[in-house]
Amino acid sequence: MFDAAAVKRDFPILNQPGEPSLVFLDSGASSQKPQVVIDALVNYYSTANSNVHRGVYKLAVAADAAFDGTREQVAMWLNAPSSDEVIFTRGTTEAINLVASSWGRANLQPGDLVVSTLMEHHSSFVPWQMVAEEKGARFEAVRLTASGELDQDHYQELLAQHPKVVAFTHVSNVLGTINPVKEMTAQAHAVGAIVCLDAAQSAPHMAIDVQDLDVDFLALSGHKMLAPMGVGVLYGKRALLEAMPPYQSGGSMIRKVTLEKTTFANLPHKFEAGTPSVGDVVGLGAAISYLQGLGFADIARHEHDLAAAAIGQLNALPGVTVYGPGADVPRAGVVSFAVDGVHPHDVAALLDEKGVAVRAGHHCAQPLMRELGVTATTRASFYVYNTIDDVDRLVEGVRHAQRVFA
Ligand code: C6P
Repeated sequence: MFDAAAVKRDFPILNQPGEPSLVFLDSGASSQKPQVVIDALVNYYSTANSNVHRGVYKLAVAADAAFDGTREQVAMWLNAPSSDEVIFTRGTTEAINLVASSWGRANLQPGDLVVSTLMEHHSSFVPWQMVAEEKGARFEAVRLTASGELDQDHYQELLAQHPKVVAFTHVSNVLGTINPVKEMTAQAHAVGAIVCLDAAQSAPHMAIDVQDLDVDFLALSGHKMLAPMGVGVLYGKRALLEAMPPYQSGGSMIRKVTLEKTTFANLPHKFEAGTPSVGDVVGLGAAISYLQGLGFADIARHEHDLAAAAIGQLNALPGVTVYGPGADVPRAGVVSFAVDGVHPHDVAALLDEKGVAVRAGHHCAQPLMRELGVTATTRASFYVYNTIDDVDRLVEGVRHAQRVFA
């Protein structure tokens, strides 16, 4: 049994005094932080703070060990063949921009095809759309089925046109759909395309094995997985990363600089220009350890159970529409819905009156909103600290919103 009530006790922000108690259902936007992560930050800044890869004094050596040690930890967590293939970024957005700018500019030609999907977050859509436009490449998006899954027939049609790159999300941040990454990647590779996976909504919630998935690039954000804001990861296959030009230039990423020419450092430093967010990287390490302690398989099961309960109870309310796949298939703990006659922002505001924090809006997925025929949805997203009581509070709050607007 996954003891979410015990997990919740590890998160100071969720245990503040006052009524109504906080039910946090917006972890899809950014998760809360457990005491161990807060302590890791305090400990780092209290004992080891220094810039990295520059100093020889004791603090600098301690900061180097903490920073590079976390890189090893991330590589092991993702099952990356080497920590050289782990690049620290500010988050998913920066990681995908790095790939689209560096790989995209170097490899796309006029007439090439870039394949995206209609369920992408703008972070995985716009960078590829922009580089395609810049290089004169075509940009197409896989359509969705009525149940909010990728239309695999349309995907096959697009693959038959031999794209150079397929860029898509592992888990939809609006629908909770889990895409069949391994199969889609093998099919993309069979036609010669590389795959750039957005793991912002999957890495926090399920086990990830980059060698098993065989994706070429994978991007994730620390702040969605209990770590501080300001740190993310790009995993990339060594051969691709080595062939790519730098994304940003400046300190730390050079081998030699002269008036005539600059040569660049080896991986991963070639892609880490400037001072990184060392304390946040250390916090990411603490977050990964905490999540591994809970167990990713149990986390995924727990969130599926919460989503199933929420979907069941919301569907039972007259006038409520739930988007995305049902709970009879593997799906993530993201539940978007509409309440007839109540604007999503009003639903969110009325839920907030009851202490329930959800997100309302287009969720940075406007092409998807258009597909759904709406401008916004209300979204509850579950994580390790949510309990079945939280689902009840959500549903009670939705009924309250319905009564207010009756
Ligand atoms: N989605 C949400 O509420 P950053 O901002 O770089 O950490 O993550 C961007 C991002 C990329 N891909 C997906 C699938 C995402 O869900 C997100 C962030 C948040 O859904 C904030 S808009």
